Amino acid sequence: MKKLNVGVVGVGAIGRTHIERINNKLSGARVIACADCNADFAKSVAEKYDLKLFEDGEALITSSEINAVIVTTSDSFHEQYVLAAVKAGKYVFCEKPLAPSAEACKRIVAAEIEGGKQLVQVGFMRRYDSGYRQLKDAIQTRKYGEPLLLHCAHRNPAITEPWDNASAVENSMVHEIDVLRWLLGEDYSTAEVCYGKSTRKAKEGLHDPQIMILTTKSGVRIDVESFVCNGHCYDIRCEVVCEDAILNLPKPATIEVLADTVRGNAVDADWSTRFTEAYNVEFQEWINGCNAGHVDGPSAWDGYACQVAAAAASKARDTQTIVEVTCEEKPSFYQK
Ligand code: ISE
Repeated sequence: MKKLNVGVVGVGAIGRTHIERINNKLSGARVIACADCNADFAKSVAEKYDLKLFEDGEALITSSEINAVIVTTSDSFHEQYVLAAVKAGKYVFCEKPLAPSAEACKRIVAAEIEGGKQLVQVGFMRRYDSGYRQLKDAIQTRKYGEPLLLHCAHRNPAITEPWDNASAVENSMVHEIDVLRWLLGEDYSTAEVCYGKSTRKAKEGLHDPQIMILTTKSGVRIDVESFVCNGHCYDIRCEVVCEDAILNLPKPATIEVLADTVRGNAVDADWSTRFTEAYNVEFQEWINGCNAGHVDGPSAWDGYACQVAAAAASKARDTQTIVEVTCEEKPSFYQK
């Protein structure tokens, strides 16, 4: 069986989880090397996981020992390493967002088209969650009629990153921006962001919660509650109101606990446990694809389209207006 030799650039947080996932749980690949701008830290990670340490991301990417690259640096470095991998003709998995701006994503799209082969996959893991997959299957059959409205929520317990109004859209709700256009199979036409009353727990620069309203090209209306620091739970909801039925994202199956005079089901503490299985499926499919000579997941084009919508939502929030989402025509290169 083929084994993909993977190098990870950026081992600060989720990068290490991916190393463990690939080397301990999945098959068909092995992470053999890493690089990080924090040299001492990179050394400790390389020692811990028995990896070859490269002095920088570019050296790792161009090494003949590496067949595929995972980019899990901070967002602002994604473009540089993804472009280097595309230039080297290597498969590259980049955590979301592909790049912080639509322009940067566009440069990646252009480089990939110029190289003539699809190499980039963006880490929108919700597409691999079995609940979202069931929803998509149910919608696609049209057994329940056309989808008309979507009511969604994306609630986080705590702030682990420096959150502000922009990151609430571009780093958190970007998951809904991706998964809902995938679920419905169409792009957005407008975006709007409304503020409600803000929690006392919101740090300066963050209005929390906020509601993003998207309209798709066919007229489906979507509302997404984003609550990035509610202080008590991680909760992801997606209710699809169709002509003949209401479809709901299944809640993760967890044990029922009876304690302290309450009967209830355990909930996930954060996204890392809520989507563990989705990450496993995402990486196993990526590995299988790379070994078979293709990537099928969220593409650089999807990464670009999401940042266009995110930028429109951010503008809508700052100007408190409804903003058109104007995405360019999808190149034939990305038509499946
Ligand atoms: C985080 O970066 C993620 O990707 C999570 O899935 C999301 O729920 C969270 O809001 C982000 O901060």
